[in-house]
Amino acid sequence: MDKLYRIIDANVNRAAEGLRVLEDLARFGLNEKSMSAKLKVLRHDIRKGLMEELPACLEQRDSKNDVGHAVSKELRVDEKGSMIELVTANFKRLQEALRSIEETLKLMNRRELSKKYEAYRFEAYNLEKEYFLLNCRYSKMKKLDTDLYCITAEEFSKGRSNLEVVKAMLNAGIKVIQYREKDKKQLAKYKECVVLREMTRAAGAAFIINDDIHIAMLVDADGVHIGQDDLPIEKVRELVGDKMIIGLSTHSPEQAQDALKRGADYIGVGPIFKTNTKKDVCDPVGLEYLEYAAKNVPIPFVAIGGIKEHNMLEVSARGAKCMAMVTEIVGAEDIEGKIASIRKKLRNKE
Ligand code: TZP
Ligand code: MG
Repeated sequence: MDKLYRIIDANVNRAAEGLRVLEDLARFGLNEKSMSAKLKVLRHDIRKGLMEELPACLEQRDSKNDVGHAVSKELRVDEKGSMIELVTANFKRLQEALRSIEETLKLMNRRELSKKYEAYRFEAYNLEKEYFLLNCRYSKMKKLDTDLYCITAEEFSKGRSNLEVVKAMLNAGIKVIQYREKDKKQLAKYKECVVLREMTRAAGAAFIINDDIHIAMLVDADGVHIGQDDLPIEKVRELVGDKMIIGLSTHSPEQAQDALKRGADYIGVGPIFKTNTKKDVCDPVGLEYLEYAAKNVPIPFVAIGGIKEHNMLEVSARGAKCMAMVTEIVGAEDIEGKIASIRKKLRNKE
């Protein structure tokens, strides 16, 4: 029996410590109030459930002679390279500790209590999934946190290739690139995207592909961008999974609300002004819809359509934090200079 208390003691500590790490990451890393509260409650419950046993547990504690400590000091298997690895490791730690408590309680003939710890273990599985989704959302939001969203359009690029144009955009420090080519053949698009994926990854920029979901999946793009007449967003999500960004073009408050409900990671808001760049484009939605988006859309949105250096301050004044200018940038003689000039004006608001 004494040895069993020692197992319980070690595993209550293990579970609570794992939970504390997760709670801190949720609280300080992700800013997630509700998740950190749930983890905190579980940590308290796990200790509380064994409160009566804790004095006996403490009596049996003998950390100095724990053979496991020496093993742990020598091994390097527990080194973590990323936040997600750290999160996964601590959920595993928690679940394993709960299973160990559960089995030990069975040996102690504490069936009822063992069931309670089994339920905590299942709660831990659910929380792990929830945490994973929050983490995905957080890293997607971080990728979209930028001022200029650049889009390719080779026919307007003054004879330069998409690769040359994107190179200049990345040199200028652009953090989101969308590949948009309506008239090229699949093979040509795929080949370009393979190279652009490498270039964007090396520059630490997000790479989003317009329309071609299968190419986005094949080249491991960060996201896809679809329109109102493309496949339903839920079906696209089924294909691409939770980690991939899905952007959706919207043209009205109703479409924005619909996009929110259906799980878009960001929306395009436009066309703000008249544009000749997009062939099947609707009439300009004007600045009113943009103002609506600024006040009512809690996910990132990108203002687009007819935006130029000369009218962009009007767009930012109406609440757009991020804008896409297609021809204004790809058609500039000096793309890097153009981006620098736009950014300077956006920063100084003049
Ligand atoms: N979607 C709405 S408007 C537009 C797209 C792709 C084209 C915007 O191009 P430009 O040259 O910035 O007007
Ligand atoms: Mg489309």
